[in-house]
Amino acid sequence: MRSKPLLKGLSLNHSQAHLLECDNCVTSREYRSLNSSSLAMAQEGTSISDIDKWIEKLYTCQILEEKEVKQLCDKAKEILSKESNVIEVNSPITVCGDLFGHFHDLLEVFKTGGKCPDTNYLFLGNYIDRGTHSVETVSLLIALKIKHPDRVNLLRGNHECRQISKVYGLYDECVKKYGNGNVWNFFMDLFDHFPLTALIEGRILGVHGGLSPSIETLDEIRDLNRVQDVPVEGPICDLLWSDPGEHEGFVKSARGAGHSFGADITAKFHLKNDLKVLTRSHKVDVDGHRWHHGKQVVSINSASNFEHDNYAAIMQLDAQVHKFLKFKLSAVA
Ligand SMILES: [Mn+2]
Repeated sequence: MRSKPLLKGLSLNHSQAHLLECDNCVTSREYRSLNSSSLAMAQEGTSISDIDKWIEKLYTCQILEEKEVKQLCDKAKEILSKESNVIEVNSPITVCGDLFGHFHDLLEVFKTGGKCPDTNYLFLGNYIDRGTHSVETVSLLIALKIKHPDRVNLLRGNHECRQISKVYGLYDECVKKYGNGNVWNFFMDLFDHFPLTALIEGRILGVHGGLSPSIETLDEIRDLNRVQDVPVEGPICDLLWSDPGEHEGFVKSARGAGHSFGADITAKFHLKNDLKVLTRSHKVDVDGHRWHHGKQVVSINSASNFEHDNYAAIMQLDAQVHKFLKFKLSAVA
């Protein structure tokens, strides 16, 4: 098991970390509106008395009723729409990659990484599609976000949009399990509010895909209007679709959306924004994680047996160390 300092040189104590967070509040329009009283009022707005019962049910891989999913999505929208495009999170935190509707891998994540809310989690998107339990997987994560908004952080992946999830699994699964597309629509409206990136202790940036030729600074990400379906090009598309490449500069991605970015681009972005590492998913590796660009970028996937009997991995980050934990379910769930 590898352990190596990721946040070396960063020695924030709790009060400094708090100050850092407050400084960033001032520079972020969205974050400024998130004060304790407005959040409390929002939570009072539509309190969900059944949330504990729903979470218990969802942990057993059962679906909620259609009207309950509507309530769940409305409530989550209240919370997520107040989050910045760059959510600020502290360590210790456990980072998870693509789940692709593998509900039993999500349970394995909690078994391996620690129960929610005992462990602080950052999920890098792609909760849905391909696997057979997209509804259960994303419903549980949304319910946990409502119950523990400060302990569960959910970013948007490239599958959390209409064009992709209509074709790659979620839409058909909703129709199969609910008899119509209503639940798919509730999820789509909610996904438009998911934040795009997360900044861990000011030094590690979490994103689903990667970098963009349209973005040089974190403030440029903060200024994006993210409440829309994932565009087919431009900065939001790139954040959700791009990949690290073995070339210099940016080239158009072979995926048909986003860009491939070279190690020189990563180094420049990290220097300009005082970052150490970009942590992303969007790529399956047989070991569950892979470093790129001389350990400036790390890809993590958390769905096992997805391609070539691959392992799933999660990354535990603490102030001075990172550790990868990997697992593989004995049979495809
Ligand atoms: Mn992806």
